Amino acid sequence: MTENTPLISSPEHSVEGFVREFMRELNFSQGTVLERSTVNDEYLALARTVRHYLMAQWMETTVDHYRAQPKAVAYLSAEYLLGRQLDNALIATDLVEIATEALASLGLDLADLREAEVEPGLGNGGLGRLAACFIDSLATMSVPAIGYGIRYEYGIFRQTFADGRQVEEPDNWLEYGSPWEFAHPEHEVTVGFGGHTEKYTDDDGVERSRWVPGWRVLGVPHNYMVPGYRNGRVNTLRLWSARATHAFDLKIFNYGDYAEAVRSQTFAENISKVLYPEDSTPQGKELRLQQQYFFVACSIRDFIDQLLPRGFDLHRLPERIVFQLNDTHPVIGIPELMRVLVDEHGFEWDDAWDVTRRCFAYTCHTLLPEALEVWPVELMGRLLPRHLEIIYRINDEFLADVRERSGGDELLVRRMSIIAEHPERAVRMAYLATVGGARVNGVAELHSQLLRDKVLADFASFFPEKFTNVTNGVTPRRFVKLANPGLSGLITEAIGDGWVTDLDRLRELEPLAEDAEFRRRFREVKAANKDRLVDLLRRRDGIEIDPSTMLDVMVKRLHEYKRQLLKLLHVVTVYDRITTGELAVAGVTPRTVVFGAKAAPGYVMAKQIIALINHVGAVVNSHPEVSGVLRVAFPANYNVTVAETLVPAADLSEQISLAGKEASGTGNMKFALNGALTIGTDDGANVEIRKLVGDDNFFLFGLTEPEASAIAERGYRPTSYYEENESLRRALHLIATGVFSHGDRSTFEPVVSNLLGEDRFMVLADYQSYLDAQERVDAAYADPEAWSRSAVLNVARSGFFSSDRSMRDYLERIWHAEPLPSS
Ligand code: CBF
Repeated sequence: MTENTPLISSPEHSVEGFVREFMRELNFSQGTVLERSTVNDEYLALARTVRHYLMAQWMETTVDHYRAQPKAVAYLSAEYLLGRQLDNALIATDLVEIATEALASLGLDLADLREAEVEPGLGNGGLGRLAACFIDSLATMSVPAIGYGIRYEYGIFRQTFADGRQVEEPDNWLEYGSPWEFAHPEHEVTVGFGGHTEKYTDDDGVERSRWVPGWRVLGVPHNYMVPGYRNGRVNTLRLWSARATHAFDLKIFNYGDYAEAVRSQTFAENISKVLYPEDSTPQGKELRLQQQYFFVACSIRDFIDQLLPRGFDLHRLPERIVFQLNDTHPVIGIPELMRVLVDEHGFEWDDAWDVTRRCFAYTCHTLLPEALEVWPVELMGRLLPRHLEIIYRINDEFLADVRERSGGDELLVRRMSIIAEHPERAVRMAYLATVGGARVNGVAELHSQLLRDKVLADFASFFPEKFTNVTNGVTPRRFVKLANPGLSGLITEAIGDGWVTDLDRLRELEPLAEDAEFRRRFREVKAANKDRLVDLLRRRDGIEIDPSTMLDVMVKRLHEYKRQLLKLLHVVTVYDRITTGELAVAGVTPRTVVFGAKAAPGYVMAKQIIALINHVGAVVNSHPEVSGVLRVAFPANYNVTVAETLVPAADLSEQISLAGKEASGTGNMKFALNGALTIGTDDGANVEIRKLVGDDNFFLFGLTEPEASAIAERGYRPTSYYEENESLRRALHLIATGVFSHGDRSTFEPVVSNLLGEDRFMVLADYQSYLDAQERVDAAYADPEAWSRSAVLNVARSGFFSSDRSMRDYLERIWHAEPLPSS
């Protein structure tokens, strides 16, 4: 890049300008004419048109960053659950109206074209979506930042149901290509794997080690625009795709063994082939470690070789970069940077360690011990032998420190070792991240406190200064402005549009909660949002729902700790009470209970729970009396696009994990911001939501974390709750006796016996308290004025949950970087 790189300019911001660009794209890029074009042609032409409006800003941002060399944030994340790009780009460029009009003048409907976009599902759930929100906020706040990750050829599986059971299908999101990506094979990076290390003496007589990899893979970067919201900034998301160093072996090919000729290509390309469909339950698979090292090694190399000026003194690297580790997946970056500095740049070990420790920070996203990744030493040694040596040395030096400071407390030393000895020798990635990073943060107040007090307690005593909290947030651009145009319009009319980038301003809505006219219009918006949902579910899933009922929504990954079963027991109990005549239909508040959840394909219990939800739904929905007041809807393949219609329509948000198990949750924030009331436990960020919106506007129930821990310590006996609670006994009896499985008692026997035998997440202990809270919900919903007052207050008081605020906290507490606004 020269000092005077000429910059392009944006197309004209007008309907005529837009039509011109669109037609040019349709003709020149798609090679077609309006008379013959398909919806896909038109979508691609539209996406490319919008891209043009962002291009000049993207180039300018890139050049500005290169010239100013500011401290940048590199967000390292194995997952980005981006959602559709078109709408987001349209609102960022303020082109929604122009595009709508321009397309209409050509006889096209924006709504139809938007449907042609396949959402890139490059993540599993909260963690991946959080990464997408964060890069949106960083761009909007003009922070020099780059997101690094993997360009999976297949994202999270597409879920369908067969006889109520989950079936997984491959997500071929790239089938028709993506207009949003820019491949740069000329910037490919080589990454080594396997092989061995060897000792040698360098020119200064120093004993050194070097890695001789056994095989290599190429990483090809694919760039995506990350538009800031109307601030002239477009950051970059760089996703890596794996390619073989040689496409195929011509000699073998000529002998006719075609499969063997492309073997190495297939092997290498497997690395970025498919996203691991796991959430909170890691897979100790070799390919996953390959993925992790692959993208981290590519990214570190990329930053050093491409984004720093030639000859940059790497001793000053912490002035230019902070690598934020999104969970343990990228933690192998710590020994990788050590290797690069020591082996490739001739650093002394201590100098390299000093630089490395200042370049990384680690975010932990879990409280489940089984979700903290460990890699067997045998595997690490085979795949990354030099990294294992480096980890051993980091550990030796760290444990020497622990020994010295603890006066030789060998129990403590063993507890804190980065290398676990049982059940097999393995590298504890969370410990490596804590030792090798400058900061460690949890994702909600309670989570960070539990990390300090329990999960990483020894480390928190050893390095108290490292531990901090940053409560998660969600982007108001996608989850309010784009997803809820009705509410956005109402808010903007009341307080102006500054809230889109300054969400604390929602506070100004508070007095309007007392304004009957505002509440009426708020209810009108909610009703329109429900109609949109009715339409979506009808078209997409063939599901009919009644928009006049309370919309009670539980959407999130299927995991026992999240307790979809508790919600289902509530449904079964209402069914039981109506069918036994205990409850008169006339006295029931009509509800539609909507579930959305994918289960990890190997998680047997989660898949059973999905089947149970569908089977209960089938019985409830076909019961002549019950179905008039209670219906269950379970649209398959819940994703970001569905969330954008579902969240704004919800009345009640179910956030019912066992206290102390959900790190934060972010769905809880999206619902509150869109005016749903939460029924929830004191878990994760629910605690902060409740404090902000107020007890009167939140339905709290269940054990607290200390209570649940105390019960677990004493020895939890689920049967004691079962024995004492008749309606619980009856609900479980209905499931056990096959009422929801055509009389077959064996179908859901494992679910029932698991609840009665172990019930690790204390569903039975919280059952009664949950039922009581649901009765309070019914009573509150019966008063629409009071309900909408609470809903408006939820919106007004949830501004804290903007991911812009999260970014400010990261900048201040962890990154110490500054925005670089466009001039
Ligand atoms: O921090 C983002 C989210 O991450 C998870 O989804 C995760 O994958 N570990 C947690 O389960 C959520 O609580 C959290 O909000």
